[in-house]
Amino acid sequence: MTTEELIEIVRHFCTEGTVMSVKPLGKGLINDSYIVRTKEDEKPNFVLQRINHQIFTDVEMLQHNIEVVTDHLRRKLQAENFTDIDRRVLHFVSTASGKTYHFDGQNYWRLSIYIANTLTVEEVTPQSSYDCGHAFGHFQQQLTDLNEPLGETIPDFHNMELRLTQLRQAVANDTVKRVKEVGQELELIEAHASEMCMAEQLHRQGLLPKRICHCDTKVNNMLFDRNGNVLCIIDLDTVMPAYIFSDYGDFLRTAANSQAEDSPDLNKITFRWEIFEAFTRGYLESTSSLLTPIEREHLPFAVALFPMMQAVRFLTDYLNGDTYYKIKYPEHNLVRTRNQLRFFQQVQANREKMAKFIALIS
Ligand code: GN1
Ligand code: MG
Repeated sequence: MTTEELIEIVRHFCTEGTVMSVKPLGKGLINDSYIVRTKEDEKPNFVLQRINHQIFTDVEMLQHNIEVVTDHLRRKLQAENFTDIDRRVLHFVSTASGKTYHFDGQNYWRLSIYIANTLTVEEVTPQSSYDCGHAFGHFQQQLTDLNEPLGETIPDFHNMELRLTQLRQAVANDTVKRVKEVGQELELIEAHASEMCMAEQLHRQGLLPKRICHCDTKVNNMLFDRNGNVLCIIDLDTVMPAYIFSDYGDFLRTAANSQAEDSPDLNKITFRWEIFEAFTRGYLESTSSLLTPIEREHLPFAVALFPMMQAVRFLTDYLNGDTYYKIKYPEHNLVRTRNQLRFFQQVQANREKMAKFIALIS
């Protein structure tokens, strides 16, 4: 889309200031994001996003969830007497018709206020890992007394049984004739398939609740201030009822991997133990009154589950001909799959040690 067209979209929202430029922003694999800069220094800049409605099919529900969550968090921050609330929770701008999204006949768009003087990072240090653990745990904690039920913006998003069914379906269809390349990967996945469905089994037995989770707890979904302090959690599309394993496990999937999730250098992939320790300490501190013994006991399982689930999702997309994740080259999803599987093996080698570490934290 041209800059002019993008500026035209921004005009549908009730903003102040004169738009000066619109440029691509961030590295998300799903939505397209742009930074909208205004001419006047005293007016805010904005983040414009095209919502991927192939994936988030119910945009009304999606935006409703986000409004409910951000309002709730804002009220909590007010109650705690924070003075910089607009820097700590996202603010979505309404259109003239009072909605927080605009449909242009083809695409859905939304606009939020850009929080100035913040940065995102791709890699964590033990200190920032601790802070992220604390912040994501706090986020879950803050949402426990949400009165309004939230919808599942992607039904069964982190349901491992379903993800495996989708993979097996992709194998059976073999639409783009790639199954022959991935025998080893499929073998490894199937060898762990049954154990990896433990969360669904516990849930069916009534032993594992669903709570409101973020469900995309990556380091780059956190805004830091210039001093490296965690300020605000972003990317709220997948905030929905899920097992707490989602938030704990998915963060460590990226942060504790010494390599990026699409690095082809498998031999360089190691488990960053110090990141695990720091994150776990932060997370357990802010969720101590929330977690049940079963949830706590299964945290090491969650660390293994997420790279495995992500491998299953990347591989499914590879076998389906790359229809879900953005790719930069034809084997991108295969490289991502192999990376996640290698990382999974590193996690497995550390699981007992993790359990001992968690048991020692009171
Ligand atoms: C997607 O777009 P992004 O990077 O925030 C995906 C996550 C995956 C991630 C893998 C809605 O998130 O679940 O973990 O890619 N989000 C959706 O990098 O599928
Ligand atoms: Mg993201």
